[in-house]
Amino acid sequence: MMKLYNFFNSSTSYRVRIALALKRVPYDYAAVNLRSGEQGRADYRELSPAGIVPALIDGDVTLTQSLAIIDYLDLKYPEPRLIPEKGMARARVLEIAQTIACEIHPINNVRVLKYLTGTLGVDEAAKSAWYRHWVDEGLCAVETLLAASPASLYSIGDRPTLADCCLVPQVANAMRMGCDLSRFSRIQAVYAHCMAEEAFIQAAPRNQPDYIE
Ligand SMILES: N[C@@H](CCC(=O)N[C@@H](CS)C(=O)NCC(=O)O)C(=O)O
Repeated sequence: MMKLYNFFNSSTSYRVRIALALKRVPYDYAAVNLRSGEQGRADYRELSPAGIVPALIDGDVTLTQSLAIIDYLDLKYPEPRLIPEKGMARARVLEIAQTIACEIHPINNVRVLKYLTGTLGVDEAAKSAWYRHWVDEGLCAVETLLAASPASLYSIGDRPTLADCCLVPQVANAMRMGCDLSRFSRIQAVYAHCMAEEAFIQAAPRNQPDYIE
């Protein structure tokens, strides 16, 4: 059985949990508590040199980076396909996924927010303003990209893809942090559609064994 090192509230972990649920692949859930700093422990860094979740163990394969993990799963369990094999659909899915994974997430990561408050002495209000600013900028770009594509149930097309695996956790985090999403009607529609589906519900933070209020 595969083992997924992850944390209920981590959006990158949530991406992989959605992919595993859509593909109906069973796995062992190994919780890494980001609040108590378990990601920095020496034994965990042997699995994940960067000290981040998620990390997937599949036999003698250890893999970090959520997008690389989902690509690995897509090749091993091709149904349902989450990264279209070719054409513009593939390019568009990667475009949305990378806008979230490369432009929004890294600057709002736990270690970045800790550096702001700890090392740079930024207060909680300024930290939240930073968070909301970058989410707003990033989701504004995503909304524009979605609006430029034909109307669809999911981010790109009428089947879930890697783009949705990235979008849903980012929106969930944004809602948790009190971001104003009212301008993002396409994003909200895709989020609502996904959250009516069993795989997305199963992967949600509140349904994980390490969930804490
Ligand atoms: N690019 C990585 C980012 C992984 C990542 O940064 N995960 C966060 C949780 S969402 C983490 O482990 N942060 C720990 C920290 O910043 O100390 C991926 O997509 O897997």
